[in-house]
Amino acid sequence: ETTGFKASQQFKSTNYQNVYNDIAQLIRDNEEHDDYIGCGPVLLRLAWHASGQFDVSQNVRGGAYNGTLRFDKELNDPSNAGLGYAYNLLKPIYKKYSDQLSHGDLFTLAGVVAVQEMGGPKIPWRYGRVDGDIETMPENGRLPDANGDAGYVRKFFKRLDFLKDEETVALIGAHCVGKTHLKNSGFEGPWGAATNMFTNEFFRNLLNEKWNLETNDAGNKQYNNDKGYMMLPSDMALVQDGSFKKIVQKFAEDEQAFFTVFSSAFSKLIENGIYFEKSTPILYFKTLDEQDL
Ligand code: DDH
Repeated sequence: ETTGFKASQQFKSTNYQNVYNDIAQLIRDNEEHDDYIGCGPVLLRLAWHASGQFDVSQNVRGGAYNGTLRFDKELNDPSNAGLGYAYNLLKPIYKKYSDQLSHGDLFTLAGVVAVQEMGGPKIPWRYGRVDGDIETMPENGRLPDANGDAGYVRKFFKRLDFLKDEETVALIGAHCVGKTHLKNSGFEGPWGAATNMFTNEFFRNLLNEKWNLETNDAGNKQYNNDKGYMMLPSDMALVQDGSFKKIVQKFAEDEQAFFTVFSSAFSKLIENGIYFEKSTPILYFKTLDEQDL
């Protein structure tokens, strides 16, 4: 595969484990964010939205390569409401490493850090994204609509070059962490109990909770249960489609299977549209705990 943007070797001497550790420390230092959910979930969402505008049919635009989420116009896309907070958190880290780090690498690495520090799988990561100017920013409005049904979700992930339902279901399993906020998205509530631990709870809740379709205070329809958890219509789509549902059942029973598919799919997501030379190392990072930090 030699299409897309060529990864740069410019910052190959950067010690990315040090950058990882600084982001991980940021998560530790901001544990009170969002009523003690912490900032892991919002950093993961930042990495996803920095990558999730990709369109495989226009391989040159919309992935994480150009780091365009740093521009106000992209941060002000209604789909990105709430991510200014996450970008501001990362700014001091960018400053510290600015002559050794691109924004695209920082944003995607922050997602890897968030998943790993919240107890999720190891995610392989490569450097080489290069800041693009404002011309490289995709138009607003390319992120997914939470009111979509199974057909919509499948088609959306096809645009991101995910052709296997298993990858789509695993990626949406990131909704195990964090919550929706009425002021950001017009939806409200967490998907489960362990909002800052990366687990397969999302899939277990989809199958095992009793969900009621209700209209929330913003006038949007969402599924609620009696424990205060919620599901978006696009989440519920994963049990309304036979093929998706089988995969939800597998991931609900086998967390390791979820972790394995999530790791490879997330790694692909953050590398969409980028061409890496064979010599670019694939990096795996240690968590702070693993380093006794
Ligand atoms: Fe998501 N997501 N997401 N999501 N997402 C929201 C929050 C979070 C959709 C809609 C919403 C992924 C896929 C989809 C995370 C990660 C990922 C919110 C609430 C909405 C709405 C935002 C707010 O109010 O603050 C839709 C639609 C889809 C879809 O694909 C159909 C994927 C693939 C990921 C990923 O990381 C791989 C995370 C984490 C959050 C929680 C953020 C927080 O502040 O907490």
